[in-house]
Amino acid sequence: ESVIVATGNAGKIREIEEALGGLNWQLDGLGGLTLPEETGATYEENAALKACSVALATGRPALADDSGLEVAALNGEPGVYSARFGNRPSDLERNLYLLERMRNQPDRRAKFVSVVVLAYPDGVVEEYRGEVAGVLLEGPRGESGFGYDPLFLPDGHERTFAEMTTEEKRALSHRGRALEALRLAHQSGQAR
Ligand code: ITT
Repeated sequence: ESVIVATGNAGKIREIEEALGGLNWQLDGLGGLTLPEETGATYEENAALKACSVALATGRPALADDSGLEVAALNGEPGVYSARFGNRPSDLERNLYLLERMRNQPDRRAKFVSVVVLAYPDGVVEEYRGEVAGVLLEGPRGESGFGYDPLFLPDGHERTFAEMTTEEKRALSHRGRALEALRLAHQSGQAR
């Protein structure tokens, strides 16, 4: 079974390849394909937009992740807009912006959400969701992972996602949970 991994985010690609390694699927990249604009209001809509457009364009099953960080004190921001928070162009600048928005804020609660969609060229769609709760630190810790990982301490743990190995992060994370559900649904057979 060959599946296109429909993301331009290198951190996601690494995590998806590790999580689905046991399935014996051949995971291919986007090649030159570009993803559609994320015009949806929800992770589900955006993940389906990405996966379906790639499945249609390639005639192959395609897997997309749409994810984000929801901060309680910011009323759930940045949420589906996490990749463009504050119009800042890089992970580093978005982290600095988030720290600034959270300055002197005692309520540090946040959660990550991931929705993974596997879409087939005939229009059939599977959807998996994962979440993880935690708190935001007042400064970055760790070099691994990507995005907001250096600021996020999952509940019940003492290291940020950026201080964990990809394996440790996968066992706890929003994306790890969504992908584990997909893996379990497919482990005994082919895609579908
Ligand atoms: P694709 O659409 O190409 O997959 P993207 O980075 O634009 O890549 P999203 O639209 O889903 O993906 O944006 C999600 C953003 O949320 C991502 O860029 C990070 O800033 C953040 N994020 C999601 N999962 C994360 C994780 O595991 N660790 C840290 N930050 C994460």
